[in-house]
Amino acid sequence: MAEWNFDGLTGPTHHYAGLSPGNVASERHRGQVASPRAAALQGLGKMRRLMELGVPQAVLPPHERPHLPSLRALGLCGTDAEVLARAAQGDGHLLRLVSSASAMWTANAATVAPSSDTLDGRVHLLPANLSAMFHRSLEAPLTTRVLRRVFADEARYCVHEPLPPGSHFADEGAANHTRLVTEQGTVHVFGWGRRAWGTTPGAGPQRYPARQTEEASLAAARLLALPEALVLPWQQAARGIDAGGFHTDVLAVGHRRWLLLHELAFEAPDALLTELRQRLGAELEVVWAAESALPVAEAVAAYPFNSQLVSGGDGTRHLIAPSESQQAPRAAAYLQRLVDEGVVAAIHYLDLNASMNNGGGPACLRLRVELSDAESAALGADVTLTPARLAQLEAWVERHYRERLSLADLADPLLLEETRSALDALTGLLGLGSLYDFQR
Ligand code: SUG
Repeated sequence: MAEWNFDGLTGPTHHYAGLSPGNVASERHRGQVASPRAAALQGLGKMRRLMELGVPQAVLPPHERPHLPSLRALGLCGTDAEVLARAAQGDGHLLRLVSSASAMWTANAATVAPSSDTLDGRVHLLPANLSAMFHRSLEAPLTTRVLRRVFADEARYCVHEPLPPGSHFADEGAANHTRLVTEQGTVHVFGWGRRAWGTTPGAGPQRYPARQTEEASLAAARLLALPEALVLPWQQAARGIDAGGFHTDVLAVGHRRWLLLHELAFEAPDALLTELRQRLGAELEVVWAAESALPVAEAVAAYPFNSQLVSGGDGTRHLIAPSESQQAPRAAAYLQRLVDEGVVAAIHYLDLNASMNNGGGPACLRLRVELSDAESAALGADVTLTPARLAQLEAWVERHYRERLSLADLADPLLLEETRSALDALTGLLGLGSLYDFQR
């Protein structure tokens, strides 16, 4: 089995609109002028680095934005140009919501269970409904369509319908899911921030929204066909969410038998670790960050836990970390421990500031899918990356993406045209067929 990374390709309308309350970077960079081209190239640069390390890499396409069908569904009518102009009226917020390139953060695309763990021996994928944030909830239908093209072979894969929309079953996908494995056992930790009904223990976060419900996590575990014995739902720390840790992967990351964990990632972390050690044995290796050594504000600002902990082709482990975490002294000191303690051979600091400024680090940009050789050979479309395909994608970005994009530019009908022609070319390049609403 190999752990594949399916990275989201940043879309041509990448911008900073401050759409996510509780995501500190998103709020802080509201209104900043974006460079969609630089953002997309940064993401492709990360994919290149992973490939150089021998990590299997694939890509998922951006979504159609601005999404005119959503505007029409809200009663805005007329020609495309008229609909756009109407959405831009007033404070223009509606247009910003339907123009977000947020599908790039594929850690929120779905939750995945590998065939080695599921009751029917298939890989299960549950697209996330992302009900907590309107702009993200628009992603679920296309994500489902894309995943069904890529994971098309029903004998090997099962791509579910997203959970029903609405706040009760708000699901944020793999960003709240951590799979750990040792010789002794396998655990799927499902992080959640609030209860849909009944009382959330400790009352939950007070300042920022908890996005995922416990009920959604339990439904996800059932649909993914995981035996109950492998499932461990656990509450995210309310203090962590209130400090900007809106997803588990902002304050923790796990890979195989290694777990990087901040004190404020989960409630009752001591009890969590006791439970994990019982199920996984002494092989489990936890690199713990106490709040006193690495204050949560620094962890949220620099995102050391939102790194990718990966095993390279030669079996050595590597950490792909955002360069912000190299600049922050206590985050950098924490990460250095991984090298000193032999957890990783090297740390690769990458500049992903375009994504980081929206609260998305390296780990947000990828969906992990554990696949056997036979399963990866059965993938549909041409989304797996080779050096040649990566070069084609870079040339595609250079050709179609703007250098600069301000919020006012979102109302430009030319941007809509450019985006459609870019995406039309991309579906050809990635062998995805007619995918987008404008192509159907
Ligand atoms: O959902 N940001 C995304 C960032 C997602 C990060 N993902 C993980 N932690 N896995 C979000 O908050 C901001 C868009 C804006 O403000 O323009 C945004 O949607």
